[in-house]
Amino acid sequence: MMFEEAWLSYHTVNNSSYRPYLTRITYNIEDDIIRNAIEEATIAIKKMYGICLQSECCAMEAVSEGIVLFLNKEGCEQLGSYDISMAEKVIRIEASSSVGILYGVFHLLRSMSMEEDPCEHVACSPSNAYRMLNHWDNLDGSIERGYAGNSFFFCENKVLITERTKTYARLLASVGINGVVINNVNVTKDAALLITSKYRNSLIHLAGLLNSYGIQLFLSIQYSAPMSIGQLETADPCDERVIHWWEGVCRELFLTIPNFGGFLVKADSEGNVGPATYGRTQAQGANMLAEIIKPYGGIVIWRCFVYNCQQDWRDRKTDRAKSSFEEFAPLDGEFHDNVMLQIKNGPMDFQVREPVHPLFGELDHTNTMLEVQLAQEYTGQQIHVCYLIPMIKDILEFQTYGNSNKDCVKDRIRGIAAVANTGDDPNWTGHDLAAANLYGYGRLTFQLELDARQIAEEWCRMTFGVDASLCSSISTMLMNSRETYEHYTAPLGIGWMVNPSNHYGPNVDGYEYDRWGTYHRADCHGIGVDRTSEGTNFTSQYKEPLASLYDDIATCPEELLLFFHRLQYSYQLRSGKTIIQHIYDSHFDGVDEVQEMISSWMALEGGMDAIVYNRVLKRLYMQLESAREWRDVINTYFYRKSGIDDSRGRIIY
Ligand code: GCW
Repeated sequence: MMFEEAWLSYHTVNNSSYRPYLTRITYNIEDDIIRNAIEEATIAIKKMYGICLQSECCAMEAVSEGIVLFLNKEGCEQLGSYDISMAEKVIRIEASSSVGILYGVFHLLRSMSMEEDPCEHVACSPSNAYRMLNHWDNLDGSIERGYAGNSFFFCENKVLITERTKTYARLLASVGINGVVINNVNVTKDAALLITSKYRNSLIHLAGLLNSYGIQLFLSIQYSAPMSIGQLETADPCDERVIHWWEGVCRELFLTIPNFGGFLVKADSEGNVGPATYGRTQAQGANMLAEIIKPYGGIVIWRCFVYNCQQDWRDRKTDRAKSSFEEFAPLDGEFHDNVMLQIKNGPMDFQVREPVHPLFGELDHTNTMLEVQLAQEYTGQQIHVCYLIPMIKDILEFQTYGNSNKDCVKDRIRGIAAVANTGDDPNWTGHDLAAANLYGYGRLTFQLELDARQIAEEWCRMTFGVDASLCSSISTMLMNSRETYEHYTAPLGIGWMVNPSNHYGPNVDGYEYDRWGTYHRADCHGIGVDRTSEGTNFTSQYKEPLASLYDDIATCPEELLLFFHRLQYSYQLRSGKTIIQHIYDSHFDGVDEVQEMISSWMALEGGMDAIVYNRVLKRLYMQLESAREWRDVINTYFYRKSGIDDSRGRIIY
């Protein structure tokens, strides 16, 4: 076992409570998705119980035993709800869509694999309509911010469809993910041609495979495509020739690719052309496409990651954190109903700690989606352990105090997209423990009420088998991992301090005198960016009482203190420690915690496949080395800046 099937490896099950039901599978309607559901059940049950189940299509009235898949054509729920009920000799999975049946089967298999006792009745409905993955894969096979090898979608400008594509679709469906964007939001070179006939046959093929697991295919597009591939001299969304060009492209795409979902667009951002290039608003830009694809049922997912990446570090007035709100808040209500605004979780860029993006509380008349990043660009690049599900859960539960009575982020969005952490590494995610993020993301997005620790334990059991103490140790490692990472990296919400461009490892001033708008502004007195009403006034983008809460040092959550406030090193935190002492202590603690993590892992030797054990151990040592580097660079930097000694006299260089 090398984890090629990740959490779908399935282990021998000792508990026999499901055995009496494992006589046969019957179903009332057959289609691609149901066939896959049956195949899934057959393979898994063989692996877990050694039983070869026969399946047959028959009238439901005649069935008195076994697993029954009942597709109720009368129902209208199409997002994947299902119902599982147990009668004397029957486990019945009922849904009004084929994908609901597939999800119901995965639910049952999960329960078997976790050796749970059957429960009489379960009803489950997805919390979100759009549960997506965004791949930043390039056509040459590289992956932007990819930490698990190369792309399994593309190689040398070709689309790949292999056994791995099928396993990928199975993994996604097993946790309820129902949409994927396969190419990078930065659409360059041949990727611009994905919407042309050049790639049509491959995409028809790929979409067919994904659809048979209830997954819809989307593409990232280049907003300047009318120029780069259409030979027009403009991409202005109000130009008739541009509109006409997109009409032709979209007609072909939607009429040939089965169940094609639509587009993801990064416009006017980091060098990409967009409507602003032509003096048009983001709404004009998005609506032009939305209108064209509406008749086909398509959607436009429009990213809000728009900011000036040519900032002057000397300019203390401009604040990157404010830019996407300033761009999109005035346009609330102007977007067509098949446009979704995709908003990153925080106002900056996927740091280990950021406040929740203020747009979530602001847009009352616009469809929105949350964007999170499973690829650990700023959280250890899948060399460090960093379980992100508790953070994603906190974001979803965050009270925005928006205008409607639905206040939490989770109530205000239509869906979630995650930047994928996968690649062609044998275990999918480079670090074996990073697979918990992919698994957990899907599970949480489908069922927001799930608890992060429960998800971690479930993933462990599915992946490593039912050894309770092993699962408990690994879950504890996962649950503490984000705080540990935070302890030895940039303190109190300030962010960055990474090496420019690859974003791995410490470099306190790496971005300090650069154009990206990501500054900490440390000097000999203190550190932090004043984003209060006295400073850049970013705090005013939040609804009350949040605006005041963040504005006031006394009420600002301490873990975000340096995001919102500029403070002296001698400022005293609630713990009684000064900021400088907090920096020293947390950095020493962080490294100790990694050491403890290594001890916990070493206690698990022999309890799992040796290849996996060693692969993780190797990465833990890499994490330790990097954590030490972080500790020493950060502590030394602030010691030299402040001239203040560590109260405990530890070694600082
Ligand atoms: O975090 C930054 C990354 C870029 C990325 C960009 C984005 C795809 O460093 O690599 O580009 O965000 O989200 O568009």
